[in-house]
Amino acid sequence: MNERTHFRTCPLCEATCGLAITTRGREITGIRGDDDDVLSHGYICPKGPALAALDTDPDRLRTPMIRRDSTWHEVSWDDAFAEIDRHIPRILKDNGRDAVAVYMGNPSAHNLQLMLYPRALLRALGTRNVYSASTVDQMPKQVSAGLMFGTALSVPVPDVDRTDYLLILGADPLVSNGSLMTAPDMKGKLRAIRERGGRVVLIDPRRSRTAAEASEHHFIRPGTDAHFLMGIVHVLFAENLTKLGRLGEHTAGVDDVKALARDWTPDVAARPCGIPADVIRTIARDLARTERAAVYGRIGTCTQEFGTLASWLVDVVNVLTGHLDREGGAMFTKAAAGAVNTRGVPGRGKGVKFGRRQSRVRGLPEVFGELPVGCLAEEIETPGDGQIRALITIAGNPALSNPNGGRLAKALASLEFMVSCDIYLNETTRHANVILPGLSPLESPHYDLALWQLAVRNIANYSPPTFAPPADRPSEWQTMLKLAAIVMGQGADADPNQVDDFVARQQAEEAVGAPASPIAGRDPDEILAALAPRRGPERLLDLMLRTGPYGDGFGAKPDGLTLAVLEQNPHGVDLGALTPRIPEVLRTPSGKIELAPPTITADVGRLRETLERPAPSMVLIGRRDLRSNNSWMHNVDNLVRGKDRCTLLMHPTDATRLALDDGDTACVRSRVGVVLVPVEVTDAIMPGVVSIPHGWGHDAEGTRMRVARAHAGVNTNLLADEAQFDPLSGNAVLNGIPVTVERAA
Ligand SMILES: Nc1nc2c(c(=O)[nH]1)N[C@H]1C(S)=C(S)[C@@H](COP(=O)(O)OP(=O)(O)OC[C@H]3O[C@@H](n4cnc5c(=O)[nH]c(N)nc54)[C@H](O)[C@@H]3O)O[C@H]1N2
Ligand SMILES: Nc1nc2c(c(=O)[nH]1)N[C@H]1C(S)=C(S)[C@@H](COP(=O)(O)OP(=O)(O)OC[C@H]3O[C@@H](n4cnc5c(=O)[nH]c(N)nc54)[C@H](O)[C@@H]3O)O[C@H]1N2
Ligand code: SF4
Ligand SMILES: [Mo]
Repeated sequence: MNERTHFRTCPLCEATCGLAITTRGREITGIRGDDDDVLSHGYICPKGPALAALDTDPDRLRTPMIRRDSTWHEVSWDDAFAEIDRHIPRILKDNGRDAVAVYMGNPSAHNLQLMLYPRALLRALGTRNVYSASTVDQMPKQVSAGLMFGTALSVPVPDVDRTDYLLILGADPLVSNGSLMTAPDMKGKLRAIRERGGRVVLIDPRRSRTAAEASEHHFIRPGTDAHFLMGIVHVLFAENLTKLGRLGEHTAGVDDVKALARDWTPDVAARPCGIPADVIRTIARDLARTERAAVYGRIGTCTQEFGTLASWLVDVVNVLTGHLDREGGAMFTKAAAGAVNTRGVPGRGKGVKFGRRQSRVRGLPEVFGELPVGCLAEEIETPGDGQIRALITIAGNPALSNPNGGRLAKALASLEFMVSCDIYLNETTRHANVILPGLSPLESPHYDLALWQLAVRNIANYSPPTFAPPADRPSEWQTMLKLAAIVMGQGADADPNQVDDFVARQQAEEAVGAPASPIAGRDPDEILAALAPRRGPERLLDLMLRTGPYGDGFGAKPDGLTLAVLEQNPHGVDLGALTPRIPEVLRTPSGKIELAPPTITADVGRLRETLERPAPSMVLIGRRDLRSNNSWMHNVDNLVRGKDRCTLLMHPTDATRLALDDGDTACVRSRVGVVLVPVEVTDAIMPGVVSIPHGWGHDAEGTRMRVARAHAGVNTNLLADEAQFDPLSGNAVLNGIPVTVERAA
């Protein structure tokens, strides 16, 4: 059999690297970087080639499963859907729509089908109980971006290829490969900044891998980035360093910000954050005086007590120093498909609104249509109207990824019915009654709808399935539509293709009905005919591309982008470097950048109250490892082999005080839980701070991940406290958790 080479985008992380996959029949003979990929130019990390092992992993589920008591039975797809049809409609009928909850996990943001089709299921369900990994992740940034610029994904990304000064807070892109910033090969990019005479400044309670590529690194006390950034804002005003330039006429609220920052002199800001006042001053001055500079914050600035304030202040500094929307600064991607900030009337919009409803038990506000995952357990446990009795998980492992994993696991076990759409029998899906397996990523088409809205270049790239999807198994878009049909009472025999035709028609009608759309006023039948014979995700993607900012507008711009064009360009299409987009990108009601949105500034008082608060004597933070991917690539031997990576990092002075040595077992305790974990003594972490990576703890009963079980580690989210959250976004606090540490008995 001949060897063939397929080019496709790696779906595992936000870097979206191009892979060159060689195959012989159904066998993978090699995976390397695609040198001609328009974005990654050959760069990959060790996880890309591990897709081969994921594809062949015998533990990866290929058949639906039904659990009877504690025994799993492989069943046909028909039987699996029939079982769901016996329970979900009944639960809805007896208890109302909110009785069925949905949890969407991280891989759904990397998966074309799961980006496009769960919407149909959610609409059919009409439940208020929608949860996702966003509230253990980037929700604070979406809230601040939404309020400042008008849409949730109008998140400025640092123009790393052209900047000369990059201030990074709470991100470790050399390990994570970047997040809310699609930029493969950050090591090369950071090095290039320094080689052209620029500076990279890193703010992190841990001297991370990224620190090795930075010009300088400063320890910060966890959770205090908002103080540090307020200090910078104060200096910018006090020393007349603000220069908005062309942004001036497009920005509202500058004086409000000035007034808010008045108290945060560098000396005042230095106390809580632990970064000396003169360093704060120098960074403010360097940022202001460097022509091309950008501030970038990620997980460490989001999953903390002041997540929204810190996320907001990152862009406040970008605006005040005149670096927003400028080459080498923090810029807006103009995505080829799917971006809300390329739809509607340019420069003005409805903006965003939160808190249209509250969670039932604790009264936490809804944000972008979802409730904080920290509420999930209590919404399952607490009786009354609207109690969650059934749960559908889609590509998520909340048992390991959400706060207070102990309580959540008990809650999951108490559900009346649970369906998991997943590829493993793991810590979460073991609680399900039915598991519906997705296909191998290599059997699915791919287009990174979400992540190319945040890329450091404008690109578009479609990957057809490397291997034909197996004929006897539905793709996940079909599974989603089947579930939608069951929820709508159409029964287990409903034809997902019919639902798909309905979905496509709806979207075509929406597109011709939108006044600012390039196909406004045209006949939806004509549009649907032009999309034929495509169906499923490819049909919807083609529609989005063709009505997008580079699209052919179904004939209006004959040279424009279509899915067919992408099919002819297997390494992707480069749509150019980022270009200034203000005011066109804005979708705020005022048509301006809202530098001081009242929702956000109302929270500054809470920050002020912590100015003199004594720091807890020990706090816990997380970290990532290059060969991990949250909780779910741990069943690949190549990635988990070697030294134990689930350890407690501890500074030597703390270790001495607590009489702990390298390799000893520590007992770490928080308000909600306790774990036993091996100690790794290192001066790469601040005194008073310890770190455990998340996504481990694979020793639960009843899972089927043999490799992961042999490298179990501990679940650090047994320690994360669901009572701690960022009030504006509902995001969980996963960094800066007060803990006590002692030698294990
Ligand atoms: N303490 C702490 N906790 C954290 C974090 C932290 O930094 N510290 N980080 C948080 C962040 S940023 C995130 S994004 C979350 C992630 O939280 P989750 O999304 O809940 O968890 P993952 O570990 O990504 O699990 C993904 C699940 O999807 C399944 N899966 C993989 N591919 C597919 C597919 O193609 N189809 C289907 N149906 N299923 C698939 C996997 O088997 C796995 O069960 O964790 C969060 N939790
Ligand atoms: N290899 C690998 N890559 C991944 C993932 C993975 O699990 N493994 N997960 C993917 C996902 S879902 C995401 S969201 C991204 C996340 O991407 P990143 O945000 O780059 O994630 P981390 O590597 O966790 O880096 C967060 C850093 O914040 C620091 N930190 C903790 N608390 C604070 C604080 O209060 N202030 C400051 N300034 N810093 C703090 C931590 O020490 C850590 O170095 O990574 C993605 N890429
Ligand atoms: S960096 Fe991310 S996208 Fe690139 S190969 Fe690794 S896992 Fe895949
Ligand atoms: Mo994430």
